[in-house]
Amino acid sequence: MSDLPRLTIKLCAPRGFCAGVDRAIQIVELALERYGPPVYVRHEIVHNRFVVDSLKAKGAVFVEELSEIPETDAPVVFSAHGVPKAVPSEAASRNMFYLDATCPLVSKVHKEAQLHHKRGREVVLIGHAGHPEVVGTMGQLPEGTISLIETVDDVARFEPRDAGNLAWVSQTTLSVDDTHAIVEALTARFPEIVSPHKDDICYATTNRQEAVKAVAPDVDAMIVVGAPNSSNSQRLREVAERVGCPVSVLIQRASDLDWSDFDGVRSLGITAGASAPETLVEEIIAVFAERYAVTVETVRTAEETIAFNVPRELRTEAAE
Ligand code: 10G
Ligand code: SF4
Repeated sequence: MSDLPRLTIKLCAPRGFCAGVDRAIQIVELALERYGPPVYVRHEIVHNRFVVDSLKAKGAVFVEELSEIPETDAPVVFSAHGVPKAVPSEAASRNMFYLDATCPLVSKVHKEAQLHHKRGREVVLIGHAGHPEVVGTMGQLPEGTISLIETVDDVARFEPRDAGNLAWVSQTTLSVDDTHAIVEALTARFPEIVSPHKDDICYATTNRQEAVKAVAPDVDAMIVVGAPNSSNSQRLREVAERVGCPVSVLIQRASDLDWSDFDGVRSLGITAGASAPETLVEEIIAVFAERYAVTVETVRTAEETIAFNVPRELRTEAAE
């Protein structure tokens, strides 16, 4: 019989990699295999240092802007978060060979925004200022044409050019609850505003938040594995806090654990953001197992089967 204190770990499912992240990482890996290093990547391919470092070790070179890349025949990959239109234009004008790892669900939002603009509607984007996905979506239309709304208060302050001819789109990784409150405020103030069929928050964001809602109220502490610049991971930590979990922390890996957060804890929930590899979750369970007699349970709230194809240039003949 172990002398260690007992700890029940509840693992949220779904957690971790989404289809867009999986595809984006595959694009860099396949480009490295097919064309050899270097493969340039504009922005972190996904917001995770562990992923970025392992691709760097295979020969990927990360930059923030195309201007940092010398004249080259090497491929240039755009990150999963999407890019403003000016980026592929610059790449084309420099004859760069580029591969777009923008998640197809982000590209869908880009197309919605373009369609609204073409139909003469003023576009409102619900999202977080400065996030690369927001920069990319705003950059689909001429400068100054999309208005960014971050909060319910922003809705009250918003002065549209034509209140009767509005449409909204959103970032894909937002809080489902906050976004619903913003949409309610928008539709109350502008009843004719055109909405997406459902909303633009993606299936992965929605499912990961639901799983946290199922686990976090029943545990003494919740760990979200993810990076501080990962919007969807930040939202998972917030969801756990809001449903009343006494301790809710976002950490990148086991070495970031502050053990004083877990004094007296008997049950622990663990999830991972859409850009966090499962190996980091396993690493955290392993260090808890050194200090506690651990029982691991999975709490599944949805099944995910969605997968996206890589761009044609990278497909093998067999996959075509
Ligand atoms: O959650 P954000 O958007 O910060 O990105 P991430 O890299 O942490 O996770 C994957 C999500 C995207 C690529 C944005 S659609
Ligand atoms: Fe695509 Fe959603 Fe993943 Fe973003 S979080 S890459 S939109 S599946």
